Amino acid sequence: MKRILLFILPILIIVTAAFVVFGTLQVRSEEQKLMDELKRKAKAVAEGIDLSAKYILLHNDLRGAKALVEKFQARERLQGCVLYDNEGQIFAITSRFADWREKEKPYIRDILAEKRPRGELEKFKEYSVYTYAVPILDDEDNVLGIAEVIYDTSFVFATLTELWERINVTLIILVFCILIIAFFIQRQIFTLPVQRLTEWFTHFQKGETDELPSIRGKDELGKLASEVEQVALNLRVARRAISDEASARIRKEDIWTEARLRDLIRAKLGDNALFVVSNREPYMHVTVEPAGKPKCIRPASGVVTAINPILYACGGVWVAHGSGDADRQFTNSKNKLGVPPEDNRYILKRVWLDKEEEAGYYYGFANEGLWPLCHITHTRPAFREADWQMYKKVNQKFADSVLEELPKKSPLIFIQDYHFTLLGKMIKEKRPDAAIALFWHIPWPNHEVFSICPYQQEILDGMLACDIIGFHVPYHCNNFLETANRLLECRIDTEKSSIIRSGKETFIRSFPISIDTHFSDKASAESQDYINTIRGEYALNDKIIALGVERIDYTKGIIERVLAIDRFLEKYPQYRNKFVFIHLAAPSRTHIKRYHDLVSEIDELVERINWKHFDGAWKPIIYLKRHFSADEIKPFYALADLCIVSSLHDGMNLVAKEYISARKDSSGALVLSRFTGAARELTDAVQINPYAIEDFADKIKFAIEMPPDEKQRRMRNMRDIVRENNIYRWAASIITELTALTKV
Ligand code: ADQ
Repeated sequence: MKRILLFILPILIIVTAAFVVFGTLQVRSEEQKLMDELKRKAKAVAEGIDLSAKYILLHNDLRGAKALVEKFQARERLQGCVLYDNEGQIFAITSRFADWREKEKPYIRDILAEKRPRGELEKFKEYSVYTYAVPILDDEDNVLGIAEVIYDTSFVFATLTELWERINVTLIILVFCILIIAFFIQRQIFTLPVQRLTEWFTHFQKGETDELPSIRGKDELGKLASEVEQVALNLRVARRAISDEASARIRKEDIWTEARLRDLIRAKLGDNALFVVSNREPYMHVTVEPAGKPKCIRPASGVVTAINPILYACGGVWVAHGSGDADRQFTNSKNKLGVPPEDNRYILKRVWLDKEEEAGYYYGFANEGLWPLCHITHTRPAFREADWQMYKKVNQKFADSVLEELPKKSPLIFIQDYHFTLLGKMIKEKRPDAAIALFWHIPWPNHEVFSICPYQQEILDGMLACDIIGFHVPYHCNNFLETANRLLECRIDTEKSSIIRSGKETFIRSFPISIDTHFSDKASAESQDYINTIRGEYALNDKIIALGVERIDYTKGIIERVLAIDRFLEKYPQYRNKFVFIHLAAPSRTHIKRYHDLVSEIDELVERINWKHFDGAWKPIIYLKRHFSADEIKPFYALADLCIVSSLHDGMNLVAKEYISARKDSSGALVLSRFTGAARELTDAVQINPYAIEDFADKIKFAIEMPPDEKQRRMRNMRDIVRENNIYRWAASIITELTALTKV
């Protein structure tokens, strides 16, 4: 529309200006014509009564005078006639025009003096009149009086107004015609070809190369389209070659690397992109106060830590909630941007949610309902109908956003977590050909626990529309199979570990998630400076340093850990002044009361324990409550003699793996809750029950005092496991299974 306006605005301005000039000239000439005619008429009438007036004035014949002036009573535009004596006093006046007496008439005196007729435009009451006055002279040329005729001129203005109206209506019709013609022309020569070109690009984008409509025309756009077709052809041929090379390389390599995963995806998916959906976005633009400048951060989230390296390596599209307050500034008209911002490797598509949607779907149903339901931490789940309705609405919103992007042939979609239990079904309804995997990053409870959820049927049905559902550990797979068996009408194939419901088979698999093993690559100079500052500030040089890193969440066992540290220092006072626990804690979900209360509870507890053991210079807990970038966290892992992960329940826990990966010299010890998924793999960690505070305190001592050789042995074993079962292997297993099962 803006373009059409730009195109026709100059034309409209010129046409309007021409009409105004032309109209003004025409109106002026018409006015002149009408006034001339009026004047002529007035003069003729005034001169016509000259003789009668002379006779009347000579004989002072009042009756004759009255008869003369009343003759004009019935005439339409002629308002009246007046006879003046030689003093300029009214002698007789048409009765309907009697008010004329009141009017000041300076010109009468002039006519008596000059003895010449005179025409004047005069204002009278609220209208204007034209008067023509002739002096009446006797035979000796003496003035006997004046005869005056008065015409109403309002018809002149009425005629002119009517003329202006006609000109305006003509102008409006003309403008309207110009608009229609311009719109039509611009649609034909611009919009339609561009629309065809856009459609062509959309098909090309989605990989629907076989069905591309031909738009080879002879005009400029046609030439552009044919150039694009050439580029597309080259790209297709190159992709095919890369895909074949990739398959050859995968067969040779051993450890899963970024490059090998890239090869696998190219070999398996060919032209197709991988689509990932999660609630949390991998890059978030937030405003940093007080400067008010936007900054890009990586949120503290295990899902982001795990999935980001995969898309970084292989490209694709990641659809997530745009939750940063400055996010909109950095997206294009299709809500997309290339990420990482400094080195675009894949596309992030942001979905916008309003406050109500976020409150109901994210804070409400997902985090006050499903999260506590799946974690056995004795926090009561809250299921509210309004939250559930919002959860469904937001799942549909994400489904629509994903569907917009999908290529025509066999798209591969990888859904993350408990925020999207219904998404798989919603996508399959429109695209049954899509291969969909859902990965459940948190634990799956036993069927009795799950059966308290009022929406169990819809949730299970939504999930079972997917082709594969992945959990971290076999225990959660078994819980899920048992849940489906007990709560749904379905058939369980234990040999294939699948669930068949209404003819649809869904495979249930365990894929223990991990991290990018390059995680530990050198930290930035800034981070090193930061750690030196911490060292100096807290006099850490001769201290045994323990570390905790997590979002502030009641499932992470933060309270239990602080209590265990307190008990450890009570029980083993030899470690006072020698032991420091650094806690990097990112506030999370603070709009939920349980999380809000937890933050204050931890603040108070840390303060109390620090106060209890404080000796004037040393305090046992350094509590750094904020979000840290991955670069900032790395030097803390390198610094820590032991890392304590005390989750009360955790799907996997990536902090444990990050710590191991960062210990390049195989030093250090990991104290790990046995209620984490990671505890199944990392059997060389010092395992604890975070609820058993006494034992927990002893295990901290045990980890500190473990002989260096033993520490090295355990750490080496764990490093081998993490290196081998890295995030690329995890992604490769899921993609291989998915492509094999669904024959993408
Ligand atoms: P999370 O509950 O988010 O993940 P986790 O696996 O430990 O937990 O991952 C946390 C990530 O956030 C780590 O990469 C860590 O470095 C980062 N992080 C922690 N504290 C931070 C801070 N203060 N500042 C910045 N970053 C911080 C969920 C499940 C887990 C599962 C993962 C992956 O709850 O069980 O392991 O998904 O599947």
